[in-house]
Amino acid sequence: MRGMNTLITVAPTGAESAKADVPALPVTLDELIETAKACEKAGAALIHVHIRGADTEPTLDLGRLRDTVAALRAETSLVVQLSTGGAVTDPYEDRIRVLDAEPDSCSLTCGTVNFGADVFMNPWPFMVQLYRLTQEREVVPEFELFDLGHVASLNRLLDKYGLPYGGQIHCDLVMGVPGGMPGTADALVTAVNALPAGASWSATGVGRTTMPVALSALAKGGHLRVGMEDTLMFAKGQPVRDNAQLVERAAALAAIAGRPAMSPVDARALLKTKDRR
Ligand code: KMH
Ligand code: ZN
Repeated sequence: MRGMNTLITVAPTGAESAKADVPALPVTLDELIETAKACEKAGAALIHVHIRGADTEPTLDLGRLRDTVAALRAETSLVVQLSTGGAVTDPYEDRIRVLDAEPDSCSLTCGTVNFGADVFMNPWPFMVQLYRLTQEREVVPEFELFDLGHVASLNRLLDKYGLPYGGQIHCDLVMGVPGGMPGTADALVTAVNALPAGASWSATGVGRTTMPVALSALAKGGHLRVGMEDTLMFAKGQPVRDNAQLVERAAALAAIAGRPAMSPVDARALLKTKDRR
């Protein structure tokens, strides 16, 4: 991947923070679209989407997901990736049904992981069911890897069920989750060295690990994921202003590394997404 421009993914909302605690969190469709436009302008090429209901709580409501995909396609050029992780309380069937909203891409987490005081459940049969459905529906999965064991499970999944739709294996290392791999340069290098041959990958460091992970990812030739799903503090004592602020910083770091932000067109070519626009 060395030499390639940097794919910047923005994860603007997540399922863990409350609007009441974080007023800058985009939770309505209007707020999400405004954020998406600002982030695209700042250098993002892919958006990882969790949505909220009218009560601002996380939801996997299919109608809302469909409306969100349509609005993002109408208002931006971003690659639209829906989360199938949802919230830790979401049932498997709701998480599978996300693909009915026909996104370009979806997340697919490669194993169960302790998630703070909770457990994020991704047992093998669920992974397989979701993976086969991505192949059938021609949706590009992004393999979410919270731990080194998830990398082993990804290799097993590919061995048993073949390549993803389009043929490109794209991964995201989610680092620094309490219960997952630490957000350190050493852990990043170990995980990257265990990835399948030819895989592209981004990395995100949760909370205080944001900067060490971003700098390590660039040094190792990877892509970046940033956003308020993962980080609410821009620096010590300085809350994030908005998602675009995080994307601007990522784009500046990528430029310094000599691999500036990739356009959505280049991201589609890299990930081999199906053109649904
Ligand atoms: N909200 C976490 C439980 C994903 O989007 O696929 C899961 C998560 C991963 O955020
Ligand atoms: Zn997510």
